[in-house]
Amino acid sequence: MKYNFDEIIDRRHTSCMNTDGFRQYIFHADENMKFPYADEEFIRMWIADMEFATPDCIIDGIQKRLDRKIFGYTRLFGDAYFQAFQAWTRKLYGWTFPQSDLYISHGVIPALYELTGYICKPGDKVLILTPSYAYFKYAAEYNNVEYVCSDLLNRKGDGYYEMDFEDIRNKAANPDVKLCIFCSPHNPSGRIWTEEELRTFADICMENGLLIISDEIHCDLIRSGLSHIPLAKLYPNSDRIITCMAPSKTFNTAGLQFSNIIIPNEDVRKLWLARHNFDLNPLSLAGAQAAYEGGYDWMMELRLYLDANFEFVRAYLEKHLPKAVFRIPEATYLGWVDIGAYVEDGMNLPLFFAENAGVLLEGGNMFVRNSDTYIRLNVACPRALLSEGLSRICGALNRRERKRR
Ligand code: LCS
Repeated sequence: MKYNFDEIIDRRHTSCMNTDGFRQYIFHADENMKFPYADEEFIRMWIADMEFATPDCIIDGIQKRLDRKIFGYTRLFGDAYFQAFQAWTRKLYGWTFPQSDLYISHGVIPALYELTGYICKPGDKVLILTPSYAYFKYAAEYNNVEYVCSDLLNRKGDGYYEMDFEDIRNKAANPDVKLCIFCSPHNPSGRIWTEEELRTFADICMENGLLIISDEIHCDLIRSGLSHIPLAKLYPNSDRIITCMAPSKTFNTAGLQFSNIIIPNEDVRKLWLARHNFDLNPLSLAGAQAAYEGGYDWMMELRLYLDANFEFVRAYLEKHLPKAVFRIPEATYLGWVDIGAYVEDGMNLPLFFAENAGVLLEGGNMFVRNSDTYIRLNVACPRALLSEGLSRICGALNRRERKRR
């Protein structure tokens, strides 16, 4: 391998959420919350960023911008960034869109908050598919609109999630439901929706007049050999789909706060143009452009490392936690594991693993609903850390199992 994904990098004391922000985010607590493990002893498999160094092409791109010495007000001018991102979507997805549809946001979350407010009026409702990344729900709550959940189906109990189209049809038929915030590929199940699934889902939304925000932030990091289809690519003549993509998950630059929002809808765009804050961080812009121009080889190698990490997880769980249900996700670096054979419904799983295993992970009701007894493992870390994390997780559950007997 050309790139070193085995390097262990110290992130503490950089105001990094992953190392320094877990008490607040996972446990809604402050520094007074104590654990049997010191902070530096935890294996961290929670928030969706990676333990890998950002590729040199991005660091060099930012360095070049640093060399220009002035960091004054910045917005997107010219077409260099558009050309770089467009070349990326063309190469990876065979998908292009007009330059006038592309806007930059300081993250997908801020865009979800903003767009939900532009699309929904008081009394309207937002449809989400559960389990869900919790910020879809928060985007509705932030705008004082209700959210309606459609549970994904895990028909065979084998971790392969599918949409419940009958339920989606019923919920979309409610005239108050104006928007669906859709996750594709899906966090946390890791599904890449097939073309048929995408069409069935979007047809239902369109027949019922819903707008769709298709959050495709995870689309670049998929298992080797699989492919992602941007939802909007299937509906080139529709303006009902807003697409979110970003370099942040792909290249581990979440802190640079830079994401692409593609808005073909005239009404929504009018509100965006009137109210959005267009200022950008110049270093983030330089980094994002460098990523799309020079990051392809690094990403392809990262995919191989993640493929191997997931195979490691599969084999490890099969051997040491045989009653857990896990299938290698089609996309994302997040494994979704049902440990229902070892724990009770409603148990605070992040707390259990922090206290009994020294592992930080997300799980249970952190994913809105339809997620009791599930833990989500972020495997975007050097294999040595992954191995230690799995060993601790399995150890804690097996000790618990022995006590229960
Ligand atoms: N959308 C999805 C589906 C995500 O999974 C995340 C990050 C974001 C948006 C955040 O976008 P940003 O504002 O950074 O551009 N997911 C995380 C997660 O599952 N845990 O920690 C972050």
